Amino acid sequence: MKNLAPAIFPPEGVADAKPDNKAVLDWVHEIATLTQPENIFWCDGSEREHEFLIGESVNQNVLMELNQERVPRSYLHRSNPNDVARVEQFTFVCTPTKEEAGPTNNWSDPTETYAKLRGLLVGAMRGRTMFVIPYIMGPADSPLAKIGFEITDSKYVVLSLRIMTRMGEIALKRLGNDPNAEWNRGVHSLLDVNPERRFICHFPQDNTIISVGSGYGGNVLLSKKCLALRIGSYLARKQNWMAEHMLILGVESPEGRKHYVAAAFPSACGKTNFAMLIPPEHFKGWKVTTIGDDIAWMQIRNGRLYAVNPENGYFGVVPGTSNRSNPNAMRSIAHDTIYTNVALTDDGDVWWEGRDVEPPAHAIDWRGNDWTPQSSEKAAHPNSRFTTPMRNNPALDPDIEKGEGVPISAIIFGGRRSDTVPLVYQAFDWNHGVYLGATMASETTAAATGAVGRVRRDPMAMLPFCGYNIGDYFQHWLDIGKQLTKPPLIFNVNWFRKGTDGKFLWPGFGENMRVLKWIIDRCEGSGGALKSPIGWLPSPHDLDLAELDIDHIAVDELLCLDHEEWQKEIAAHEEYFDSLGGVVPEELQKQREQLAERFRL
Ligand code: GTP
Ligand code: SPV
Ligand code: MN
Repeated sequence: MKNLAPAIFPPEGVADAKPDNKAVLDWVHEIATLTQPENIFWCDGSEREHEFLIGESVNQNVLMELNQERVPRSYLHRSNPNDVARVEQFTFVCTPTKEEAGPTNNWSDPTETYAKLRGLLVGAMRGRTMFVIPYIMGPADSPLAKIGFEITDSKYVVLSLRIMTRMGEIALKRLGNDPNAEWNRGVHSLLDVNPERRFICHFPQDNTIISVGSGYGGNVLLSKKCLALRIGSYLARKQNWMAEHMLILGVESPEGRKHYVAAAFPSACGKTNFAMLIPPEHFKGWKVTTIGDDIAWMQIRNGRLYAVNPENGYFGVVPGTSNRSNPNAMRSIAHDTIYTNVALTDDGDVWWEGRDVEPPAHAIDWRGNDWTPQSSEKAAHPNSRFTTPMRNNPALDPDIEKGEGVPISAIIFGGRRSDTVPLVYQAFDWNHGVYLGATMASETTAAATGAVGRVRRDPMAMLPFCGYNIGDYFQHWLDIGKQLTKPPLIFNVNWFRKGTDGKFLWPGFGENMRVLKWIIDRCEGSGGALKSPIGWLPSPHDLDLAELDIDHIAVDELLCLDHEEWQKEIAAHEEYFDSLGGVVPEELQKQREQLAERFRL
C-alpha cells in the first residue's frame, strides 16, 4: 500500500521544532513507545521542510504533481475509495458518563476505549515515520487561541495542517515550558485504512483525541472538527465562550459602514460560498470580506460577541465551484492547493462536475480509472475537497489576525430545505433565535458517509460536532444571551427552497447579497418586515431585487408561509425535542408552544 512507504530521514536543519515542554515530550515518548515508529519527525512548518515533504510525498505516490504552469505548487491526492468523508457512526465522545455526551453523540466508556485504541496502536507505526505537529488555532495573541499537537503517520496530514493551522515555532513559543499549560493531545494513525478499524474518539476531560483507520479530512485533520468544534465546544462551555460551525464575513456599505455576521449552515450547505460572496453589479460599492469559512470561536466583550476564525486555511467542497458560483474560491485554489479526489485531465490539470469549462474528452477519475463524458460515474467525488491557505483568498478581511476578534452584528442559521422554510426571516429576540437554531433541519449531504438528501434536525449545524450533551449546549446558548447587552440579531435563511418543477427558486451565490443586505438593514434599524408567526418576514418590496431576473411568483413562493407545512414542522420540532429525552431546556419548550400559539391567533 502506498502509505506504507519506508521511513524518511529529514535532512539536517529540517524538522527541528522539538518543544521545550516536559508534558509534551513525555506524551510523545509514550506514543512512540506504543506505536514504535522508525523515527520521529518534529515538524517546524518551514518552507524547507515543506519542500522536503512534498518531494517525499510525490515519490511515494501520496501526492501527484499537477501541471505546474496551470496550477503552480499544487498537488492531487486520492484517498482510499472506502475513505472519502466524515464517518459519524464511528465518531465517539468518551466522557465519564453517557449523560455527559448526551442523546446526539455516540458514547463509549473512556477506560475501555483507551484500552481498545492502545491495542490498535501497538506497533502501528513500525516502518513508518511519526510526525509531531505543533500548531495553534486562532491568532497567536488571541485570548481564544488554543495549542494543539498532532502525532500522525500521514504526510498528507502534515502538509494539510500546514495550510489549515498556524504551525511550528509559533505554537511552541506560545506554549512555553509550563508542564501544566493547556494543550490538546491528538494522535492519528492510518493503520491499514480499514473501515472496520476506523474510530474517531474524543476525550474532552483529557483534552485528547485519538483517530485511527482513516486518512480523510475531518477524520484526521484533528485541528478542525475534533479540536476546534468537539473539544472546543466542551471547553467553550466550561470557559464561557462559544465554538461554532460558522463562517464569519464582513460586509461594508459604499458609505464605509461595516458589519460582521456569522452563519451556521450544515456541512456542504454553503458556508464557504457565502463567506466569499461577490456582490452583484447592482450592489456597486458594497464589499464582502472573509474572516472564516467553517468555524467561529466567539467571546463576550463589552456585552457583545466577538469572533475569530481559529483556522488558517480552507478545506472546501470542490464540486460546484466555478467562476460563476465562486470566483474568489477559484482564484484561491489556482495555486498552492492540495486537491483531494477530483479528476485529473490528460494535461495534468484538475476537473470536477460544475466547473465552468468544457468537460475533458478524457480524464482519470477520483478513483484512478479512465473517465469520459459518457461515463456513468462522476469524475470527481461529490465530497472532493480543496485545501488552500486563506491568504490565497482575494477577499480576505484585513482583521483576520485581530486577537480580540470582530464584533458580530448578526447570526444566521440556515439549511437545505426544499419546502416549508422561507428564504429569510428574523427571530423576535435572542431566545427565539436560539429556538430557530435548535430546531434547524437540513437535507444530508456527501460531507458525511450515509444517505444523501434525507431531512434531519441539525441544531446550530452542530449535530455531528457538539462535544457534550446537546441540552446543556442549548442552555449554554441561552446563558450566553443573558450576558449580552448588545446581542447579535438572529436570522434564518434557506437558499434551497424548490418550486413545483423541482428547481431551486432562488439563484443563490452572489445574489445572496440581496438577503444579506436586508439583514444588514435590520441590524441598522431600517429594513421593513412583517410580523409573522415564525418571526419577522420581509415582504417582496423589503428585499432589493432590482436587476434580478426572477419572476414575482417565485419571490412569493420563496417568502410564503404554508400553514399546513408549518403544522407538520412544529410537530417535527416537538417530536425532535421528545427524541432528545428530556434534556431540552424549559425555555425552548416554551418557545415551541408560543410558536404553535402564534399560528392559532
Ligand atoms: P463544509 O465545508 O462541508 O462545512 O461546507 P460549506 O457549508 O462550506 O458548503 P459550501 O459553501 O462548500 O457549499 C456546498 C455546496 O453547496 C456546493 O456544491 C455549492 O455549490 C452549493 N451552494 C453553495 N451556496 C449555494 C447557494 O446559494 N445556492 C445553491 N443552489 N447552492 C449553493
Ligand atoms: C464538514 O463536513 O463540515 C467539513 C468537512 O467542513 S470535514 O473537515 O471533512 O469535516
Ligand atoms: Mn464544516
